[in-house]
Amino acid sequence: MGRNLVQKIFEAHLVEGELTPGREIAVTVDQTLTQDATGTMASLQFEAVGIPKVRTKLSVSYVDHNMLQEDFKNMDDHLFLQTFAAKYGIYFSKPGNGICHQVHLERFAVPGQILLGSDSHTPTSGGMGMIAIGVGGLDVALAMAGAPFYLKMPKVVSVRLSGSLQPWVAAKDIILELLRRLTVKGGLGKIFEYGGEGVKSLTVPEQATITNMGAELGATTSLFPSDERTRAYLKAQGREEVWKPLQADPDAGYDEVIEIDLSTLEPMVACPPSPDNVRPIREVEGTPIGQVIVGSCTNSSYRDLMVVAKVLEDKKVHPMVSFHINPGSRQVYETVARKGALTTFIAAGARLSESGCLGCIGMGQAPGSGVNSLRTFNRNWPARYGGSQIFLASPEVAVATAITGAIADPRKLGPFPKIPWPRRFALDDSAILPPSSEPERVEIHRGPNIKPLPTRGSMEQHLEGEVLLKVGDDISTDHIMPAGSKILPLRSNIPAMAEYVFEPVDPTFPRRAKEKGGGFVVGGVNYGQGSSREHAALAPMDLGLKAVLARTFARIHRANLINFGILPLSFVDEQDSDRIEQGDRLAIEGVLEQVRAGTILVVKNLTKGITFQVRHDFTPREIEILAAGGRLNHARKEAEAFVQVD
Ligand code: MIC
Ligand code: SF4
Repeated sequence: MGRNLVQKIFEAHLVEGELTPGREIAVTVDQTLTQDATGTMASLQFEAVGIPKVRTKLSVSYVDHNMLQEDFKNMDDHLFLQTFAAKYGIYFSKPGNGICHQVHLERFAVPGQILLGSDSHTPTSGGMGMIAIGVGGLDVALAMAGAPFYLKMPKVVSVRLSGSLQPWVAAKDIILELLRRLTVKGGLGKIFEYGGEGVKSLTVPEQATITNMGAELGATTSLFPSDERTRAYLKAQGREEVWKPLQADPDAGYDEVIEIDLSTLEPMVACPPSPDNVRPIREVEGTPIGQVIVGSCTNSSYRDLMVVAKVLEDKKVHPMVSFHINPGSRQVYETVARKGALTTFIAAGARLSESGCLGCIGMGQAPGSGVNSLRTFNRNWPARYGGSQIFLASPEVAVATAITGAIADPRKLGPFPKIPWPRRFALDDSAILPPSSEPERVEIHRGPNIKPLPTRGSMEQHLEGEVLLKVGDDISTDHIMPAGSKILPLRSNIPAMAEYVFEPVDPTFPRRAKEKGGGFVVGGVNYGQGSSREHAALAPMDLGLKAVLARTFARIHRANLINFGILPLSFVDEQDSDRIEQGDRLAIEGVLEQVRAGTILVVKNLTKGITFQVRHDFTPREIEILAAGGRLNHARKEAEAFVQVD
């Protein structure tokens, strides 16, 4: 049997293991990316390994998440990242140059390579035939140091696209259709490999919209083949030389197959409170909307903004709508400017921002009380946006809504406009700074907001403490460690951040955790879905969290918990979860012996006088990481193995 694309790329990078779903493999990493919100910690972690230069083919440090210069902290952090990058062989993309995923796709992604990024939407570069995986900052730091990346080989799902999209139906609707079918848990442990005739009707940035939002399925990553369309995009980027054709063998095998006939799709909207609450537009048409935003790494490409501009050419934004446009990158900004789109946006009454994440991570652009907001983003759970009602849709639906003041079907706008595709995008990398040629002379700028890395000792033998919090299903990292303009500036100061752990759920959590000397959290299904932010493990670690008992865990958060020495454990009998109450005292004796002896551990509920069982699925390597008290402690040993003398 032939090989699928995932197998081909993994085989070319395999250093350990075999490509059987569920088995641990290790692969070499060609490229890494970090962004400012996760990058400061990743930098400190890389520094702790103690080598003079990154060992990847390419590492890029982006500033895109927090750009509000409210006080000294923000610029200090950026200068830290800039000087750090210069010193350690990393390219630095300046604030304002764009969202990491958009810029990476434009300037750095290479078909067939492996990219690891400390951001859950790293799979955006899968739109160009890369295996691009979102992980915690520590995993990226170690990859920068030359360590291979370990993962359980996911199942490979073939998504076969046939037909082509109707006018006004967008790439966003393809991924919303998958979310509708599969839910936010549907991609767990899977890679989505797209193929079929329908692929030919999509451009690379449209493919990137789809692979970007595969993160919301919980997938490890998603990717498209690399063909003549990829080559044309790379040519327009002035990078044709990195192109190579890549596709699955005709007789390749897959673990699952999903078919989508593109011609049957219609515009769709993901309604609150979750990206999988997807409805066809006819069911929500007319819902009043007071704010519309076109932006985020999902939908802020040249094509997306030009669709908006073409529609707005002879129209005005509705008087009751605040309509924001956040271009994905400086390149997008400049290219649409050359086509006259900025004049159109201004004349129509749109509000233009610099390129970056902005409202997507709660850095401004918050809707008013009781105001519905429709965005082209990828996430809409209420904890992320202070409880507001957020709807997610394509730029086509967004612009139709912005001029109507209510959710509107773009198909009623008339014939679909012709989008002029540039022969060349605006190519100017002056906001991407190469590493210094004299690294020894670069001094790292360390403002007072950069606090030392929190550390911990090795795993205790006896874990005992209270259930500090019991939560339901689908708790996201935005519930555990929120972002936004109050908290994001503290990303390099863990003790300060820890004061906000679980703030949207129970603001007393940090105080109680400290009073009780740490303890346990009990969760439901898909615990820790969403972002890659390791702060959702690191800050709870700082508060003494010992273990999370849940029904199931999201991939990146599970890895982050292990990386910081917190045990992710699942209930053997799900009903046992119902018998635990917040405040119960739990104990796990001889925890490491139990973990090493098998997959089942016995937990005592000292308050209720009962015992119950939990299960773990740790690999032998993960057990050693947990025993050491986390990946950094473990990496010091590991480092000795992979760090050779330069
Ligand atoms: C997000 O969209 O949630 C973020 C902010 O980009 C995060 C990263 C972070 O929290 O720094 C992500 O998706 O990984
Ligand atoms: Fe930025 Fe939003 Fe994309 Fe996260 S999802 S990288 S916050 S634009």
